Amino acid sequence: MSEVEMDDYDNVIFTRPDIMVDRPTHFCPGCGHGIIQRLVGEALQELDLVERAICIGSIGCTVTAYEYFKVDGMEAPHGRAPCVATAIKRCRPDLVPFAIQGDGDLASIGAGEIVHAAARGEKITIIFANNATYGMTGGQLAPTTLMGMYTASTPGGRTAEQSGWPIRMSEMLATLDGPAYIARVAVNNPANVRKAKKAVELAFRTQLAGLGFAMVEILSMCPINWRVDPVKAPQWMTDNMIPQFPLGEFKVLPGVAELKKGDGS
Ligand SMILES: Cc1ncc(C[n+]2csc(CCOP(=O)(O)OP(=O)(O)O)c2C)c(N)n1
Ligand code: SF4
Repeated sequence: MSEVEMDDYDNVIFTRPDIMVDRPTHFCPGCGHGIIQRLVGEALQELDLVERAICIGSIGCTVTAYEYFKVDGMEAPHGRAPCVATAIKRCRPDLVPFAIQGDGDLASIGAGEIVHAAARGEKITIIFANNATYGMTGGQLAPTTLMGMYTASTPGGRTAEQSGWPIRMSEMLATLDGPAYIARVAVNNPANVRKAKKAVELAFRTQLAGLGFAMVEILSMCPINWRVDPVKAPQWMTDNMIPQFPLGEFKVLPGVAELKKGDGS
């Protein structure tokens, strides 16, 4: 791979938002989490939420999210982020709590919490990073692990007999009356990253407009545990994850559809 020439900086397509701390991330090469955090940072910055946002830490590789954003934060491990976000929002409706939760955190240990927060229509914003595995702890089976997929706890590949089938959280939560906005996006190529950014912004704008629960599921690369070359991981996602987890919007209340008209999409 050639080194970046100075002239290439004329073509810079994004820079680190000021709201993000200037530090190297702890993520593995090719991980999607860094992209997701930047998109969240850009949304917070563009919506001028520096003083009002509260970052709720979860478990997994996003656990230290609060160390990357210059906003107040609180830790709520083991799937409890939606409950803590609920409490903050109900006590201080002027604040903007949000959480970035992995699939282990949100769809496994915190499955009950996310379902009930969504059913109650809590006015909070959840960013759900789905990489189909427990990344931080060494790549065990998650509720989102693909059929046949090798993991540390399914050495022969996932089977229905042993582990059941993958759960499509967005589709499931969209059947509830509480959510205002639910979408699934991906960070596997620049076009999808741009769509992901719009979805993340809309999720925050849904909260700002007081319309109800908003969740954006973001399909994210975990090359280290997929055992896929980081450069090939986006294509692996295209070929394997997106067929199981189709991209799109699953719940858009009319008020949110009105908001969308204002974002140029
Ligand atoms: C009750 C409990 N069991 C297990 C763990 C260990 N643990 C920490 S992070 C994690 C997996 C997180 O995976 P995921 O939410 O998918 O996030 P990722 O690391 O993939 O971003 C687990 C099992 C824990 N913290 N608490
Ligand atoms: S283990 Fe996976 S999710 Fe965690 S930082 Fe590495 S690539 Fe990202």
